[in-house]
Parts: sequence; C-alpha cells; structure tokens
Amino acid sequence: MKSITAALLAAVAAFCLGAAPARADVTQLVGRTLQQAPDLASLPHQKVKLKRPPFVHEHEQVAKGGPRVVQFTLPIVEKEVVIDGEGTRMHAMTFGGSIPGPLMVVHEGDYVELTLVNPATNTMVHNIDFHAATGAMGGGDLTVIAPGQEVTLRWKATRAGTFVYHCAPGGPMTPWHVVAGMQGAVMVLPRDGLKDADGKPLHYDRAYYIGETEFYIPRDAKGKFRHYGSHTEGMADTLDAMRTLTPTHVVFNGAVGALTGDKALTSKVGETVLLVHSQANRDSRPHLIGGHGDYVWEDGKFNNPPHRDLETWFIRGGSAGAALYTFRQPGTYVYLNHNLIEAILLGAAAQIKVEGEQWNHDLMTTPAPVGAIKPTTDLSLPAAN
Ligand SMILES: [Cu+2]
Repeated sequence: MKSITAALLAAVAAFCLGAAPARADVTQLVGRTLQQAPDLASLPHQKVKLKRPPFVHEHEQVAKGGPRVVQFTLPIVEKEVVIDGEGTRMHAMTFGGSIPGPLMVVHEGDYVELTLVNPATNTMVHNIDFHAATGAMGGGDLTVIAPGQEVTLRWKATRAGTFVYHCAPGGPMTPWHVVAGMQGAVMVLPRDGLKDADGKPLHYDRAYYIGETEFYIPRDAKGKFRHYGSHTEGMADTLDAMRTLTPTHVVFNGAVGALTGDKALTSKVGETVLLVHSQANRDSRPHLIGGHGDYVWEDGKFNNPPHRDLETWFIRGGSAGAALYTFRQPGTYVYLNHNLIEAILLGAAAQIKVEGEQWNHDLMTTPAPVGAIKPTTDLSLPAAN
C-alpha cells in the first residue's frame, strides 16, 4: 500500500513539475532491450499514415509476404473540445487530435513501430500502454515523455485481435487521462485474414472504428456543467466527479452526435462492414437496431471462433471487439450501446445510412399498413393460463 501511495505521489509531483517521472528501472530495461533487440533491417519497413476515426487507414486483409515493420507517428494533442449539442466544453487529452485515437492495423507477426510525440505546447507527461504488446506495462514504462520529447517504441504483434491502447502515466493521472480521451485501439489481423469457426475466410468491404468513451464533467451548485481555464484547473473537480462512477456523457467518437446526421457512417446493401468497438474504461453492449452481428468477436480475439447471429454483444471495459455484418436492407440503422439510457440520454449512439434500391419484402413487409383498428380485429388479451 505504501509503495502504491508513493507511486501516486511521484506521478502527481511529476505532473505538477511537468517533468517525466524518474524511473531507474526503465533505464535498465531500455539497456537490456537494446542489447537484445533483433536486427530487423532485412524486413520490409512500411510507413503508414493514420486516419481519423471512424475511418481506418488502408490495409490488406490477407497479408502479402512475411512480417514487416509497420511505422506510425502519433502526436499527442491537448486541446479543448465540445462534447455535446449544448456546447459543453472539456479539456481533452488525445492521441492524434481525436477521441478515440486512430486505429492501427497490422498482421500477426508484424512489428509495430510507434513514434509518440509530446509537443512542447502540451503541459503534461504522457505515455502509451498497448494491450497487444508484451512487457514493460504494455510499453507504458518505456514511453513516458514530457512536453518537448518523443520516443519510438517497437513491439511484436504476437496475438491476433483488436486491443485497446491508452495513456497510463501513473496514479490518478491514468484514469483521468483515459477519460479525458487518451484511448484508442490496434487491430492485429491473422496473416491469412479473418475466418469463421470452420476456417472459411471472411472479408469486409469497409471497416469503421467506433471508440466509446465516457466523460465526467463537474457541475456547479445549480447543476450546470463547469468550465475551467485549463486542464490543471479542472483536475481536482474532475477527479471528484470520476469518483462517483456516474458519467455525465457516454459517447461514440468524442461527442454526442459525432456519428449521426450528416456525420453518419455509410454503407450499401450487400456490403459487409467490420465494426471495431473499443471502450478503455467501462463496459458497453453494442447493438445494431434492425440488423445483427453476423460474426462477432466480442472479446476481439481472432484466434477464437466468432459468435454467430448476435443481437447484442459485450465489450468489457479495457477491451475492443469486432463485429461483421452484411447489410440486407436499405435505410438508416442505429448502432448504439444498448443501455438505452447511456445511448439516448447520454449520447452513445451512431447511425449507419445504407444505400440501396430494393427493399427485401421477404425479410420484412406490412401486409396491413398503419390504419384505424378494424372491427374484425381480435382485441381479447392472452389468457392467464
Ligand atoms: Cu496522457
């Protein structure tokens, strides 16, 4: 307990001083890592430009050739964002300027080489913990950077699936940075692509990345959301709001309505869409109204057979899952967290507009459209026994 308290205090002190925490063990760890690092010069190196979610950078579903070193650069952006239609502002911390941070896609056996940049204009120490990586707190211990610093971390993608990454600078900074926006996901595809339970290949025509986050905005005595001049100014009140475990907002992609209306996701009848859904801190239960999960890896791990025909699936806090669905009817679908209070009152909902000329009347039709109750309609209630 004593050491945890000391770690918390060290992290808070580091935050206040704006300097990277001193971690002697990290220096030793880096030394060992460098001595044992394999020479990967002979492997192909591929620089990938990340895309802002819900979009996903171009990638092959089935890997061509052997392992590669896939290089990403990710600047950390501290900025104020508007998180709902009422103009509520929050001092966010982000990977790449978006909430969530961008989805990184590689194949099993590839190396992820991430250059994480903390520009001098930022005010806080950050790092990155990849749930898909092995050792050193998911890379968190090797990537602690103060404003004005950068670091390149390389890790081997040994497990296929969708995995969360998040900032974890230590102590209360960790949950605060995560619920201030510093979370994203990596998708490690099997080299031969996705498969059903029988090993039959599965493909998608497009992929979207939905990052669900919850926010805890402090309120004033009248119940109105408070606004602060800086991250630091709002920190104590925000930590108090977080301790209630009662979010004020539960949103997809950074704000209420970020994926609805003219920002809705799009698809076409006959297209197969992969929906990657992450939540770094809290459980969620995605549901596609009017559709299903044809194949769902609800724990996100592609070496486990996917579930079939799901109505709602479960995303454990601290994980990312993936669902594959082929649209069969045109129209607007709602994809939401099926805690309907979180979806409709707090914001966790998206729309998917599906183009198509032909409605499938075999799947759904109205033999009697809406009209007045007919005198012939049986109004007796179901019998009690
Ligand atoms: Cu951070």
